[in-house]
Amino acid sequence: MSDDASPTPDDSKLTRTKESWAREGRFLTGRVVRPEAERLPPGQHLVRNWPVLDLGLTPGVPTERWRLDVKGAVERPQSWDFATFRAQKQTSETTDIHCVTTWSRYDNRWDGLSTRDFLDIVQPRADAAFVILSSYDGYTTNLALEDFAAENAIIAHSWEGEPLTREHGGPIRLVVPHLYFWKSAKWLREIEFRTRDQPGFWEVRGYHNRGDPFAEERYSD
Ligand SMILES: Nc1nc2c(c(=O)[nH]1)N[C@H]1C(S)=C(S)[C@@H](COP(=O)(O)O)O[C@H]1N2
Ligand SMILES: [Mo]
Repeated sequence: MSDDASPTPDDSKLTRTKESWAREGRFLTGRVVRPEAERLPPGQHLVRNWPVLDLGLTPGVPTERWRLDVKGAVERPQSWDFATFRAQKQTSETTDIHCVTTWSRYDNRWDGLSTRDFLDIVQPRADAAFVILSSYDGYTTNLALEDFAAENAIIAHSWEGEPLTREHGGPIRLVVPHLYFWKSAKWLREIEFRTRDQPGFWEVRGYHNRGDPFAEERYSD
């Protein structure tokens, strides 16, 4: 038997699996496999309805007027109208919502452009490390680039097969399922890539800069 026939440690199934975890950032960000009993983060309770939370302004942005500007530390800045956004590659994701006000809602189906496909288009520069989202109601929120790039994060136009309603952030909102829902900007207007972080609306008002619900990162101290 030749030496080639015996598998080396480097191509064992476990090694390959762990390599794919590293590529996906599993156990760090994005989709994390948890037993059903651990699906609900600490301090959360399940709801079946879908509560509305925002600053009380509910901007009405007709699709004909909607724009998404992408600027900052990217090779290919964009200014998309709605038709251009809708013409991008489509992805479906079914994810859980965890709001810092303690409600969680399971199995929400979103359709839109995955943040990974979006990143392939705009090509962040090597020094880009943060993403700042700005919305039509003046809201802002910040994300580390690797959180924005989570496997199941999506720039969504639909929920459960229907266009997002105005109250839930239509025409377009972000959904970053592995963080508290305040990171998921409704009525998305602009995505800015930055080399330095810039805390957003809630992050400068006592809320945690990252907001991992499983680590109960609710408040900044
Ligand atoms: N533009 C904008 N996005 C926002 C907010 C907001 O006030 N303005 N509120 C955040 C908060 S605190 C939460 S919990 C979720 C609520 O989304 P929902 O109303 O669709 O449940 O939106 C987030 N995104
Ligand atoms: Mo929230």
